Amino acid sequence: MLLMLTLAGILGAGAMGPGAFGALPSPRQIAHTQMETYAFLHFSPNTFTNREWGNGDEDPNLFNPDKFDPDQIILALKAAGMKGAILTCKHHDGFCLWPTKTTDHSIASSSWKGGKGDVVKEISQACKRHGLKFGVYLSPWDRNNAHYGQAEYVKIYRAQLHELLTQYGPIFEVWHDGANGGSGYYGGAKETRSIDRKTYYGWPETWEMVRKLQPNACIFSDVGPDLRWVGNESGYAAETSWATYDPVGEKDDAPAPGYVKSEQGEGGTKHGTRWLPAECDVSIRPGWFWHASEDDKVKTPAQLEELYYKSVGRGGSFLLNVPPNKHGLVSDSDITSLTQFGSIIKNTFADNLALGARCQASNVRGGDSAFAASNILSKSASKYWTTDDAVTSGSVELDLKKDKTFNVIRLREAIQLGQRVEAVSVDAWQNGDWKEIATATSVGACRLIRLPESVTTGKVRLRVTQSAACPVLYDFGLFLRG
Ligand code: FUL
Repeated sequence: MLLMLTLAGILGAGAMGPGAFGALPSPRQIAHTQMETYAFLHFSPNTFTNREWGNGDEDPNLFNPDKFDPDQIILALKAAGMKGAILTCKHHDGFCLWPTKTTDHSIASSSWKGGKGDVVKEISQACKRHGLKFGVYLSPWDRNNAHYGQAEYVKIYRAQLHELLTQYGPIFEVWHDGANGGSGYYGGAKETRSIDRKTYYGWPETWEMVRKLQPNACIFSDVGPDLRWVGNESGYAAETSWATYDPVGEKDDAPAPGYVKSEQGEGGTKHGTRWLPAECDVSIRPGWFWHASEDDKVKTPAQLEELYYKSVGRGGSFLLNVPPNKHGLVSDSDITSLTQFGSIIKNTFADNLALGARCQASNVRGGDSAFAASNILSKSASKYWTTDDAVTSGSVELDLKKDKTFNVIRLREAIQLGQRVEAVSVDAWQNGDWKEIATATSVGACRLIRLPESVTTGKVRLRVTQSAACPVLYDFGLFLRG
């Protein structure tokens, strides 16, 4: 290292960039993190039976949305700033929203569109038309299938996933929930079936197939391999939340989807061995499926905003469920909330008040302008401020040139080099002295800090007070939420 630095000095080249620290994200995980928010669409016979979990014996004709409009659904999500949609192609009741070859319990057996309908196709195409990515939810638990619990069913499950991954274009996420076994119709057996959550589904083989067919898709489950369940269905990560995570099984043994100490997902594992960022799922209504009785219980724009700060603002992603109603449309009350939420977020982050500031750092790596303090106002994670290896705390001062008023602070680490920063403070210059206005712990892909009240100042300072390795930051944004 020393030799290389010396050589670099002689040759006139700059200092070398810092080495990576700990577990690192894959390119597919980095691309996914940049999406920030996307939607779940829970839609199935439950929409028509007013249930949350169908038993598996529902008549396919129940599925009959009379005004189904995929563009209306996807545009409602787009108005909220969402970058993708994950459709429940099959929920626990086993009803497939596409004409699968694997079972008769599908849309092809309904009279909707004369048995020629394909909701997966229509939603995936609407996503494409409106610039959203498309993802699939395929429930492993199937309360309709006669073979559930036997090896045969696992083959059927994989065949269903194979159809979804090969017939509907690029898939950004494959979602496996952790609900596993219990009572059901099971082809008329009407009994309770339990499976060994650790072995039955043979997940490694299924995930290998996903990798082969859709190498860019992130796989979600309680244990990854790309995204972790945050451990609650309320849409928030812990105040200190690490993108790294070493999931543990319920009995402190090996974990599996549906078999994990899920409460640990909220905060992840500090400097854990796997990069597994939190996906924070929650419904815009109390239930996952649409119920007329919940039309007046839709989360308000302010509640959605709060969840955005507690998910995206804690380094995770925000997966918001928006259930279409029995007409096959997003209801008016949901559209109002989504649209207002979308404009609040858009307006808040439209104008970064830190841009154009004069920047000065306590240390710049090798004194090299490639790692200059001003890189903390960069738009790209490949251009960042960093320090010498031995320096694991330090500060960057921004001279804003004139007084600016803000109440939101945004920090971002260049996560391709790992999650390093453990604690920061932010100070504002006030009445001839520095005054601490905020502190935070984990930063990672994105840390948003909402101040209790607006601050007006001409100078701000970020202090990295604790870091596992030299800090590597590319964003110190200041915003005014009006
Ligand atoms: C859970 C399911 O049991 C719920 O019905 C819903 O789909 C939720 C997102 O995942 O595991």
